[in-house]
Amino acid sequence: MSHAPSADATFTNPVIPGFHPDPSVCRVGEDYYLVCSSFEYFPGIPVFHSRDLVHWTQIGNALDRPGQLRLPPGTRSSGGLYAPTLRHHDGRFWLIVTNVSADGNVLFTATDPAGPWSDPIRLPDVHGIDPDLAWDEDGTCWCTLAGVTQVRIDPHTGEALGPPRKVWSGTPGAKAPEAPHLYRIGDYWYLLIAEGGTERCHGVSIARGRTPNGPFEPCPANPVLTHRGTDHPIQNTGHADLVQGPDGSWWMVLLGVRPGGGTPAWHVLGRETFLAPVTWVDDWPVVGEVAPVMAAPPWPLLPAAPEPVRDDFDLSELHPRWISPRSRSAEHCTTKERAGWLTLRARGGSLDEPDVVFVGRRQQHSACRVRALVDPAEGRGGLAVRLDEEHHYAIEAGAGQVQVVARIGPLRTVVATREVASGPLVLGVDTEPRAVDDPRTGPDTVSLGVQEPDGTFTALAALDGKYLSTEVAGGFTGRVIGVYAASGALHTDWFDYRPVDR
Ligand code: 6LW
Repeated sequence: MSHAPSADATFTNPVIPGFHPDPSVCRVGEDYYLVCSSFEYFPGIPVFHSRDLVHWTQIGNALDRPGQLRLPPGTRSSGGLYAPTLRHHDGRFWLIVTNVSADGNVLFTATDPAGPWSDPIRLPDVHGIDPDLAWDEDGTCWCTLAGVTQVRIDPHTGEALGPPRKVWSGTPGAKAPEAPHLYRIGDYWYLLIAEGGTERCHGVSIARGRTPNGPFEPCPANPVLTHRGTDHPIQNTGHADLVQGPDGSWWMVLLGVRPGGGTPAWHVLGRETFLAPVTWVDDWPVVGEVAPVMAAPPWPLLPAAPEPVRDDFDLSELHPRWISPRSRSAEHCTTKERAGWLTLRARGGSLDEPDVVFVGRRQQHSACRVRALVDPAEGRGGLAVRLDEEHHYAIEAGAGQVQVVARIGPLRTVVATREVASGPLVLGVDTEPRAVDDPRTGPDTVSLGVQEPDGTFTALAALDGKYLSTEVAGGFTGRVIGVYAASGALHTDWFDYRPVDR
């Protein structure tokens, strides 16, 4: 479907909302591709396409076969896949990423970023997270990692062709120099990094040198981007990548968070992908403001087709937005058993266990309305808002009852119970940001309930969303909302996710 260019004067940040951190972007002709970290979820590494840098459509997940992505049963939440780099070189796409739970650094190639991606090429002698790939004019491939260290590699075999060398330590005193990306721009090689940690002190710094392996001279204006110590609505800005717009102007994709509530403020959607303009002064980048509403770039914006509210599971393959912790096999998750329904078969574990059978999508809007028509006739299961095994709220159906269950840290409580008629029923979750009237006010309210036969929604519990925030749960991910089977089978006919305009 084609869409007329819009003459919008503004665009909205984040450009990819919800748990989409550590963006890495590359341009090939008129097309842009972007990937993000995915941690313990399978399939891994969401891949997005855009023509205007503003509107992005998910075209797949790079690691969508179990042979490409090993997430062993012991994989902890916020383990798995960290910080990919996506590049195009020599007619191919190259993706390098760290699997902190199994294989370390692994590399994949594809001719089409929508897939299929190759089997993994392991880099057993390349240690560290946040690997970057850059090719010198003579074809030498440099892999630069958090720290900041660098090693020459053969990207075809994964072999390290020399010892790792420290090339920069970032700003003296700043913690966690990481997320390096190395580029040849004009007369210099630029080494872009994040530093300060991925929390409120996060920032972006840069150094430059005449060769890809340094020596590197830090930018006198470092950090070139940070929101630390400000009351800006977008916080934790860092982990960036540079790209040129269709007109040759420069842009930065980066991660940031949108905390809400009182103090210390809690973010619930994970780290999201933002876009900011970059200009150059004295051969150093100057990053423009990263704001919720941004001046539109000078090229036509091409809005993507609106996302459908409903997924009715009528196709044999799930849309790439659907993700599951650790694994998803046809034995436990299929649309082929009952036509037009998604069937989940429990492996034995509840939402509190790492082997839960859960299929969800990222919560991408602070206010949203989720409904799912489920049939619990063959077991127990329901609709859940998941941060990890120890932080989730659920409305669970089975044996003629629904229960709202809250798991916060080591505590698990049944908050509400209601008898229901047997047969399929609609479960619902509403999230609603809160007005702050107390320093302790949480970021939002998460209501869980059932839809009555007349279509009205009855919330059985309204819970403080702060307990499903990164500041409480810890880790690197964000909320994922989906259906799960706790025992036996749960069938889901459709799943609606609707952003609520506020
Ligand atoms: C990632 C590091 C970071 O490896 O957080 O924000 C880590 N930056 O670069 C996990 O996403």
